[in-house]
Amino acid sequence: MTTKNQALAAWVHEVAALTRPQNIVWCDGSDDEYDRMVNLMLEEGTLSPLNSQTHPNCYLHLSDPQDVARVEHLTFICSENAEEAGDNNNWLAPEQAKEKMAGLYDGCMQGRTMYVVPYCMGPIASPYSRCGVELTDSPYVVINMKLMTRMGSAALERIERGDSFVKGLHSVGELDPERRFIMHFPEELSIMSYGSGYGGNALLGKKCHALRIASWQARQEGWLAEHMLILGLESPTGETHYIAAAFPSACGKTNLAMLIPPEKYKDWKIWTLGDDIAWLHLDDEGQLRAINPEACYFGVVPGTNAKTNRNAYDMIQQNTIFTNVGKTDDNQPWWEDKKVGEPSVDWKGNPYSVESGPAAHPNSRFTVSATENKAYSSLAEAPEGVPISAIVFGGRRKELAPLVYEAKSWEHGVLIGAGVASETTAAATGEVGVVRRDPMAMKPFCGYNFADYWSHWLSFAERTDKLPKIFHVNWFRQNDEGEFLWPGFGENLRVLQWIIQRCDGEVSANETAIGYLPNEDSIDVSDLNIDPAVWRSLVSINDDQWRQEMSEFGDYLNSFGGKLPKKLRDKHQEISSALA
Ligand code: SAT
Ligand code: MN
Repeated sequence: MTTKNQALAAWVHEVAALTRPQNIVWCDGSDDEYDRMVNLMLEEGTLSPLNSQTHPNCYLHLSDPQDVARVEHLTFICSENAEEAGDNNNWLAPEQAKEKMAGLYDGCMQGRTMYVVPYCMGPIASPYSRCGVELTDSPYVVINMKLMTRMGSAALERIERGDSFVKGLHSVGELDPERRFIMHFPEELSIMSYGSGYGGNALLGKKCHALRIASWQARQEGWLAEHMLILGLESPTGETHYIAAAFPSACGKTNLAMLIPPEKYKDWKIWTLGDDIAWLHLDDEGQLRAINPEACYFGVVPGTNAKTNRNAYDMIQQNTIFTNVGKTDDNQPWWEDKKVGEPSVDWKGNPYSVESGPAAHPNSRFTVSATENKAYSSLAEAPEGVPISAIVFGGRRKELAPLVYEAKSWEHGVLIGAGVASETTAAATGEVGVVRRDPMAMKPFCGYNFADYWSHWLSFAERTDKLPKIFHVNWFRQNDEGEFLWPGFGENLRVLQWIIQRCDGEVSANETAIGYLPNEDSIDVSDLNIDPAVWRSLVSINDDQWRQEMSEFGDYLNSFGGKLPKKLRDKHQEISSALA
């Protein structure tokens, strides 16, 4: 196979001349090809089979122990001008970045195969979808991209019909953390990644393309590329509302997107459209619509069990690639909080012992086709996407943020999104559990200056009067003993129901300086065994803490200087005054 597309053929040729692979394979995306790649990896020993009785067609990949998460300090936006990238990104001049990368790529694929992976982010037939081609020397990347994207011939045909495409070049190199970079060239729609084989560093369709490059494209073309799950909430009357929700990595997007309603709400249903990324467009009627550019879940494994996420637990019993989990002695995958079985081998392939740390790495992942999910929405494949009723922001905050509150306007909602802060998780290298600002949960993923990004968000109010309502939630409040105050998981449905009732104007709320909070009795928690004082604290605000928060948030906003949109500054001022 090769291509009629001159630009693509020339680029493949040019990359091959630089990296000098032994051979070049064009991927067609077929199931046969997937099986062949799996067999090749089994022979090489980079994949191992799991118990085929209990876990048919499941495999385990162990990455290099130094290569287990995204590396934000080695990730760069290489726009022509540094201001475009903003302080929220690392920046390198494009020429300098290319020179550095050319040095690393020089001959790096000698003795290896270079795979040409054409892919489409989003349904093949959707006008909102965008294509890319990843050149990689990693078979692991190929099999993951097969599940993660619409990969192969259909995507290539779209490109050959004239679609522009994102060029992604990836080599695992020597997996040396000292020789590892993830570079983005938004003006050229291209990505260069070297030295990592893991997750968002290497599966270039995901964070690199569908968020960093896409957010840049979206700004130019008038849409939004966001770090959001998409779910459909079907009420007992059969009506479905769609919600898009942004949380930082490893804060429960997958669990929320697959929520199973508690017994009391068994007539309700959640449909999953996506668990990580949403592309949002205004349609001709001014309705905001969402598609999920991905076709799989690349979810955090530890903590997944029949209670916390039944649908996810069931869907990873077959046809799943596990990365960095442990194993039982009968070769079943094992991870912390799985609740069944005992580990005998850890994620480094060593005999398991309590002293040597967890059996599964905290950022271990499953890769599984979205269609394996019993609650997969049929509309997830709809070219026109789904209409969004509510946008939800959230983070992991021990204190401060109430269980849920609603913005008073779109501008206010943008300010709330800009104010998202969260305790860090294992999804990225670095210290875990420290609060950091993570606007719209896009800190690691926004391909340009946050100040311009917020202006772009604000501009939507000038284009339509049908925008969704914006909310903020926090499932993670704790008491002084470190116990969670809210049960979370399935019980979060109660909060989603309130959100939908607010969208439909069915329930009144308590107006505070920071937004509308639920009245104590508008979310039924009578059967949850929550102390009434605790419940009151979850649906109220502590003025002192909020004054402190608004002051710190104000300093953060000021760091964007003259670029900060005036509307945000004014909104921030208005709320601070109301709290004073
Ligand atoms: O490693 S990924 O970026 O793909 C996963 C995540 O951090 O959300
Ligand atoms: Mn994510």
